[in-house]
Amino acid sequence: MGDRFGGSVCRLAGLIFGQKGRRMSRMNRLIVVSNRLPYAIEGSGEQMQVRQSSGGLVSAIKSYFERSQTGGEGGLEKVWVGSVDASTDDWKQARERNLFPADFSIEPVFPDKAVYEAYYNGFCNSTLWPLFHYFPSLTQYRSNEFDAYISVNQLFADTIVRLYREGDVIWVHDYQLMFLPHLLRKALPDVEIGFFLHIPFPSYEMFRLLPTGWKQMLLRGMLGADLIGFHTHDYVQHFIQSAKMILHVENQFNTMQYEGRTMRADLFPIGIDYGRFRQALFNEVTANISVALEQRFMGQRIIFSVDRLDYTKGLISRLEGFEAFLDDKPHWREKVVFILNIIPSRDVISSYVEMRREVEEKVSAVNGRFSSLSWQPIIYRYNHLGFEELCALYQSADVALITPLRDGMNLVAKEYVASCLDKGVLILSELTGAASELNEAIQVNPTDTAEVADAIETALTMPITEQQNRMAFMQRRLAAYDVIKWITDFIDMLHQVKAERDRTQVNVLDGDTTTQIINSYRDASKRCILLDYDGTLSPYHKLPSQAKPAKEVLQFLEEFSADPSNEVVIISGRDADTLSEWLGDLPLTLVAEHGALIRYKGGEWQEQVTESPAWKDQIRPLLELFVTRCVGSFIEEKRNTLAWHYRNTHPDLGFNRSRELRNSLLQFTANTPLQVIDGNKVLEVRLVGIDKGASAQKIADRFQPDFMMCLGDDTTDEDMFRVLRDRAYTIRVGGAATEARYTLRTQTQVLPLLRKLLVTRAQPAS
Ligand code: GDG
Repeated sequence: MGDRFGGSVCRLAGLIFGQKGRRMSRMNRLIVVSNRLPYAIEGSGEQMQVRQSSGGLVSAIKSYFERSQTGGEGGLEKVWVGSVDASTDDWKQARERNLFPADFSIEPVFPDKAVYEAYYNGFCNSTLWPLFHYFPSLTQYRSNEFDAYISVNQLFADTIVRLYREGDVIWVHDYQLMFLPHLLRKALPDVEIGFFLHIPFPSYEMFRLLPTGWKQMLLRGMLGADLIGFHTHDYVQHFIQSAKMILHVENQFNTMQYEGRTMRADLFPIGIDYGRFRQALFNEVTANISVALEQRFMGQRIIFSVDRLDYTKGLISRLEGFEAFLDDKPHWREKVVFILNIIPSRDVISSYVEMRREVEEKVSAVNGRFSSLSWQPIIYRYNHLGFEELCALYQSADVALITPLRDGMNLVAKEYVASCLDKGVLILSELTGAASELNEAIQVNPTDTAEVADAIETALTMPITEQQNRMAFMQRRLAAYDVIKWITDFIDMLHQVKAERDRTQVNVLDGDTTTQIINSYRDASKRCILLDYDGTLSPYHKLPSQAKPAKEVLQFLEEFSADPSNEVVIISGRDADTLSEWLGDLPLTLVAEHGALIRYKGGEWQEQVTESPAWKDQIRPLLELFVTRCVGSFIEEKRNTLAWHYRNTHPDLGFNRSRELRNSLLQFTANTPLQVIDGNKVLEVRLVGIDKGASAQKIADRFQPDFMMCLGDDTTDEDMFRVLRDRAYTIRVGGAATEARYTLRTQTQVLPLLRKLLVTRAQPAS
C-alpha cells in the first residue's frame, strides 16, 4: 500500500466500518488487520495530537462515520489491528487522554524498531514489492529480513489471538501479512479468515524465484485463510498455479484443498467510493480550485497524473512518452500542460531516492528543451494533495495519463473516471489491474513511447460526444461496483466458504466420536480393522517402491495384531509380492490388487480371479504411449491390474494427459469385462467386480465381527466405505468428499488414532 496516501486498505477498512451492512450483522465482530493503523501521533506532552492519516484514509473514516449514523448497523463491533509508529508510552498517553476517535476499537501492535525496519523496508518493500511487480532485478533476498517478516507476522497473530472472541471474523490485508492467516489458523482452527492481496500476484515463473522455504511458507500462509481475494482473474490463476506447483495443492476451479481443508481463491476487483467523488463535483472549495486552475492554464489543455513515487509507476517512461508527443507533434506545443504530481513515498530506500533524482532530472530536461518565455510544458510537484485539490485536478484535466509499468489495480484511474462531468479521456496502462475493467479507456503499453504519444493526441482530439460515451460506460460500472459492493461481496463469499467448511466438517472425527469408537472397540470381543496402505498407513512417495512401512508402523501392526480379538486386514491396491515382502511376517490378513488376491492370516495367497490376464497385452501399449507423452509418468504392472501413475508429472500436463488416456481407455474397454478406475494421480484398469467393496464384504461375512472399522484415503476406498457404511466406523483420510461416516484431516493423524485403541486395551473398562 502506499505509505501515506496509498492507504487504500485504511480507506477500505473505514468503509467497512462505515458499512451498516445487514449481512455483516451475523458476525460478532469484524477484525480488520493491516500493516499500519490509520493514526499517527504527533508532538508530545500537552502538544500531543493524533492525526488520522490523510488522503484516502481520512475519507474512508469520514464515510464510515456518515454511514454509521444513517445506516442503522446495530451493535456490530469492529476492531482494527495494525502497527504504529509510536512508543508504547506515547500510545498509552494518547489513549488515556482520549485522543483517538471512539467509533471503533483499535488494537496496536508494537514491533521492535529494528525488526520492523528489516520487515517493512526489507522483506516487504525490497523483496515482495519488486518481485510481485515484475522487477526481479531490484529484488533482494536477505534471510534476516525474511525472519523479521515472519516474526512481525507472529506478533500480529499473538495480538489477534489475545483479543479474539468466538464468532469474530478476521480480514487480513495485503502483502505485509501473507503468513498471518496460517498462524491464526494454527492457533484458532475454526476461525473465519479472509485475506486480500492488493498488489499483483505474479506468474509462477516470477514467484518461483523466491528461495524454496520462503515461497512455501508464503503460500502456506495465505492458504490459512478461507477466502483469498485478488483484483483480477490473472492474479487468481497465478496464485492457484503457484500453490499447485509448489505445495501440490489440488484445485477444482477456484476451490482448493490443502491439508484436509478447503479454501477458495477468487477475484474481487476493488471499487472506489463513487458517491464521494460525484459529490465533490458540487463542492464549493473544489469548484474554486478548478476555476483557478482553468484561469491559470487558459488556452491550454490539461494532462494530469498523480502517483506515489515508485518505480512501478513508470514515471520515466511516462515522461519519455510526453517528450515524444512534443517531439513528434510540435503543433501541440504551447497548447498543453502536463501536471505531474508525485506523492512522497519510501524515501528511506535508496532506490526510491535515486528514482526521484532521475524523475526530476528528466522533468528539467524536457522543460529545458521545450519551454518558451510564456510556456512550460511540465508542472511538477513532489507533495501531498488535499482531497479537494485532488478532485479539482481530476475535474479540470482533459486527459489523465496513468501509465504504471505494473499496478495491482490503480484507484486513481477509477477516481478520475468518477470525477469527469462532461469531458475527459483516460489513457491507461494495459499493465494495471484496472485495465481489465476499464475497457473504454485508451489503453497503452507504458514502455511504448510512440504509442503513448499517439494516445495523447487521440485523447486531445477525441470528439466530446465520444468522450462522454466512453465515460458513461465506465461510470456505470464504477457506480454499480463501488467499494461497498466490493466489501459486501467479499464478506458474503467468506461466509459462504465458511458455511461450506462447517457443512463438510460435520464429519470430521472429533473427540466425542473418537471416545465412542474407543468404547465400542473396548467392549467388543471380535474385532475387524481394515486398513488401506498407501496414503493411510504410509504417506505417498515419489515412487511406489519407496513407501516401505516405517518402523513405527510395523511395530504398531505387530502389537495390534497380537491381540487375539483383533483381525487386522491390510486392504490395498498393491501387488501380492510387495505386501508379502513388507508385511508378510505379521499375523495379518492381506488383500492385494483391491481383492484380486487374498491371504488370510496364517494362510496362502488365494487368487480370486479366474479369467486370464491376457487383456493386459492389449492395454499396455496404450499406457506406454502415454508414458512417452507425459514425462514423469510410469506404469505399474500387477498380476491382475495395469496402472498408469502421474503423480510425478507437471500437475497440469499430468492431469490433461490423464483425461485423454481415460477417454481412450473407456472406449477401449467398453463392452468388455474391464473397468477403468480413476484414483489419486493414477488410472487403473482391472476386471469388473474386483474392488475393495466386494473384498470388504467378503471379509466382513467371513469374520462376522462385533466391532468393525475401516480407514482409507483414495477413491478406490469409497467402494468399501459404501459397502460397510452401516456396519463399520468408516473413516476417510484427507478432505475430499466421501461416503465414509468420518474424516481424518491428514495421514499423520492415522497412527495416533489407532494407537489410542491399543492403549485402551491395556486399561480396565470403566
Ligand atoms: C495498493 C496497490 C491498488 C494519492 N495521492 C494523493 C491521494 N492519493 C490517493 C488516491 C488513491 C490512492 O491514494 C492511491 O491509489 P492506489 O490504487 O495507487 O492505491 P495504493 O494504496 O497505493 O496501492 C494498488 C490499491 O492498493 C487498492 O487495492 O489499487 O494497485 O498498489 O485513492 O486518490 N489522495 C489525496 N492526496 C494525494 O496527494 N487526497
